[in-house]
Amino acid sequence: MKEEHFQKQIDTEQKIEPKDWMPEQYRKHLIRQISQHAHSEVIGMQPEGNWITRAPSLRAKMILLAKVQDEAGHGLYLYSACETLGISREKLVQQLHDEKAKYSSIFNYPTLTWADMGAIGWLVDGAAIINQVSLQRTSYGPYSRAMIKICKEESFHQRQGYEIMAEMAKGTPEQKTMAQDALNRFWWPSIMMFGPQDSESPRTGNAMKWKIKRQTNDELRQSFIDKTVGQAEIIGLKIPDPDLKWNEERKHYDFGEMDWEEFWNVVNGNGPCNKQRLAHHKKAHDEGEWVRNAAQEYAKKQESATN
Ligand code: BYC
Repeated sequence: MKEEHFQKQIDTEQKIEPKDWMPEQYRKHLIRQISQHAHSEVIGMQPEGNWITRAPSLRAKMILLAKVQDEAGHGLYLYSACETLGISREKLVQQLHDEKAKYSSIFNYPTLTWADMGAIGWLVDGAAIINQVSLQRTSYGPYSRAMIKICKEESFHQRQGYEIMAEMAKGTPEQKTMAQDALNRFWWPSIMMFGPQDSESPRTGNAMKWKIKRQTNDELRQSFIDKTVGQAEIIGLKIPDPDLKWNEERKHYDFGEMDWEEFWNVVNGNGPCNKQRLAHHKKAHDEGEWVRNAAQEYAKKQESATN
């Protein structure tokens, strides 16, 4: 009866809220996805944080600082949404440190030049938006509401990245080469953000049934590629895929095969920066312990003062 009522709520587009009954598998699936999403936002601060002190102007530095700070905020909304499912923030962070919880493969690639800040904003945030706009309609209320706020900020991030790329592409030949090189390195990892092909994605079946995901990995990837090709053309850069071609029958771009061995290598912890990213997170977490303790003491004092 409970299960039937739950599925009816889903089928009739009613949001599931924290106090509603839900199957244990639905709760677990959400904790996995939302926590991995939160970890991605926070780990994602590292590749860009790397360039804050080397931004080429005060304007660029201010924008990048604000963007990286926004990512911390996104992590916060998502950890909070995840906590409504009955798991603590400490446990979630522990799962990340124990490598039981994943984060997006894209953040395991190094950021070698300033143009990489452009490529990340344009492509990585661009891919994230496609995924997150779809997740605004996810069935779990707190996750869906977090997505609405996050998407507003991500659009600004995507624009700032595209602006960097556009400026560099019309700059000196060296700057244009740098922009093209960043696109060459970030293109394939960006389209890998959408996950394995649908036929290889074990989680998609339940995710679609429960409307946690509203579109499949392949649908979202196709939508991202279709939107991005024209943007590259406008700024005179070339997407590094010789098989990329408009298909008039499908009304979509056809594209080349991804290197799935590279994808699974990075997902399973063996990408160029996996070890470094995790070690940095652990160090920052340890060094921040006194801040968390102080904040908790302060909160306790405030609470006893108001009681
Ligand atoms: N990287 O059955 P599948 C951002 C894992 S950050 C790593 O298709 P699912 C930003 C997958 O977790 C944006 N792992 O799974 C921040 C699963 O393993 P587990 C991050 C991946 O969940 C700073 C296994 O492979 N966005 O915006 O149906 C600066 C099988 O996959 C990846 C989100 O997290 C990957 N790329 O679909 C700039 C969005 N792909 O968990 C930007 C929310 C797959 O069974 N998440 N795996 O051990 C999702 O939409 C879905 O979880 C995914 C995967 C599409 C990522």
